[in-house]
Amino acid sequence: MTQSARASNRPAGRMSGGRAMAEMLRLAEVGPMFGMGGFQLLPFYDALAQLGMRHFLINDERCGAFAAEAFARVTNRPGICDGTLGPGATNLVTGLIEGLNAGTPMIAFAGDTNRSHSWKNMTQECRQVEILRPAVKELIRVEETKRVPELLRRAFAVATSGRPGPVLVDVPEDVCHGEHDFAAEDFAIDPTTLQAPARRVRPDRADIARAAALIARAKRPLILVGGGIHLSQGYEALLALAEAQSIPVGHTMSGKGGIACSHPLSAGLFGRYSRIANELIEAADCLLVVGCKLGEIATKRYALPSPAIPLIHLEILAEEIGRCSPAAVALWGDARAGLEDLAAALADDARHARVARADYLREIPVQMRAWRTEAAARLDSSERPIHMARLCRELNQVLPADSILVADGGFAGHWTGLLYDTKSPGRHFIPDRGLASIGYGLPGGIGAALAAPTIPVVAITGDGGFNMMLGELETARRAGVGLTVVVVNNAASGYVKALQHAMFRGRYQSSDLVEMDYAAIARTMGCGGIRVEDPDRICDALREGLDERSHPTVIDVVVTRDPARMLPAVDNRTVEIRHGDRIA
Ligand SMILES: Cc1ncc(C[n+]2csc(CCOP(=O)(O)OP(=O)(O)O)c2C)c(N)n1
Ligand SMILES: [Mg+2]
Repeated sequence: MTQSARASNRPAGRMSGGRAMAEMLRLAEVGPMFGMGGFQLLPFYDALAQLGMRHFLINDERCGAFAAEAFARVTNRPGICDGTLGPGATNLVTGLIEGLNAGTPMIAFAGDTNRSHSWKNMTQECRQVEILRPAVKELIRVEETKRVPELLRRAFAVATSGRPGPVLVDVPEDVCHGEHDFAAEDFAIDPTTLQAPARRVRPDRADIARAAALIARAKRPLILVGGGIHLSQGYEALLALAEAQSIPVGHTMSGKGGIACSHPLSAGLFGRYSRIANELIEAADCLLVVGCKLGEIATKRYALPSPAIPLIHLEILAEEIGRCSPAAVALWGDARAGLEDLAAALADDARHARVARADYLREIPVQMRAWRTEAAARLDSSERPIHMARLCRELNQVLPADSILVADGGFAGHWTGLLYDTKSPGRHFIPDRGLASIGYGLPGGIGAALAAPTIPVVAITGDGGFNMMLGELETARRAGVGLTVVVVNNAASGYVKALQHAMFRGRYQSSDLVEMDYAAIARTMGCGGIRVEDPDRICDALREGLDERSHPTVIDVVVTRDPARMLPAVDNRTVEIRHGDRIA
């Protein structure tokens, strides 16, 4: 390759498939990548080194996928990860499905066998293409070295268009190590495909008119937003419609931050756990559901919303509309575009709507204040071990408006989903609700921290989820991320224990963890570590963590061990459970 070709964005000449992969990723200006090498992809790794691109060795490919997924949520740019043949590839599955279900743009590379020897019991060989195919939006197998640029263009287009999602690029060893004479023209990429949403599609105009007519007639309309509001970056459009038309906004865990939780129009979380939003849904006479699948948690196992309430469903994936709740009006399109079009269609009516809904709107802060009064004993609790609600209150107090809270799949996500308040619209709360795996917190925190290096990032995780991922503390330290990890230490697989308490009369099986001092472990690993047993110490510990910018800090918070008081917003000593019920 000539010197001038190397310096330009359009390299040319003879190079390996791995080099061509790296050149395409450089053209795409991707962020840091996460993976663990193996023989098949080594030319790719070598090219990354030569090109000076950032790639982090992770200690488990699942964590690489989680970190890439969180990176993508913060930036809306495809998160990049890789794994080697066989176990490396299969370890990617959980993280890829998180991205698939959450609609997160990702590109993952998996090395595969040399095709001259495939299916002759090669070491680590398995049917990885078949295993990975249902875990991704599209699986692309590269059969020729010369097709690397073309198929990477395809990977970006798929990852960032429609409902975004993960793409798996399967690269046989001989394709990665093989060489081809590339022309400069081979290295091109459509810049619109580098960030989701690549293209915005607007709902049909007649459908917008029908939806606008329904909203205009409604006395108590309510907007319910899911994670699609972030993917579409529809924050301004959402607030503009809600304010102009005086419509409160509830959110799922993934939709938190569509508008700031502290905004007077915010009705908070709806679904399995709710402050006031579920009651508002029941009393609503029109629901506008935006970028939300209306799945099990959002609907309290399909108990919400009543089919009698007319529902407008604005969704990028046409076949998602009406899947769980029938839609009176289907708006197929991008969330931001649809909200803008609805606002335009209703603009002439705005003054009248604001007057007509003034009393309705005044109810929201009143109800929210009443909820806070009722919840005050928990939020302000000074009990030891520490009450989870008190921990959430301290997070609310200490985390600044621009910070990001990454929440793990156990209690951490549900408690903060209910009680944590974002202070500005945007991706300030990142829960892994795509697949709700425990263990996302720490690697997700690493990905988010690398995506937003100047912004305070806190990851909150259960002790069980943290145990799964302890090795990634080494990654975080090596990467020099100033991440704060809050470990909710209840010495239990708490969710399971709470359910066993409620449903099996306290017959516990495989739900206790041994008492650990995670702060001491973190210090041994060269990170900061603070153990907190006194609720009045949480605030200072969090500040100390946020101030440390060069390495991670683990704050080990000793929380309630009483399985009767582990579920958010529920005291399950008072819960009556009938056969088949799912209380949480
Ligand atoms: C990979 C995975 N395995 C199992 C579960 C089921 N599960 C949900 S919450 C939970 C308890 C996790 O314990 P911990 O991380 O300590 O959180 P806690 O509920 O105690 O706060 C389990 C096992 C899951 N979500 N993900
Ligand atoms: Mg636990």
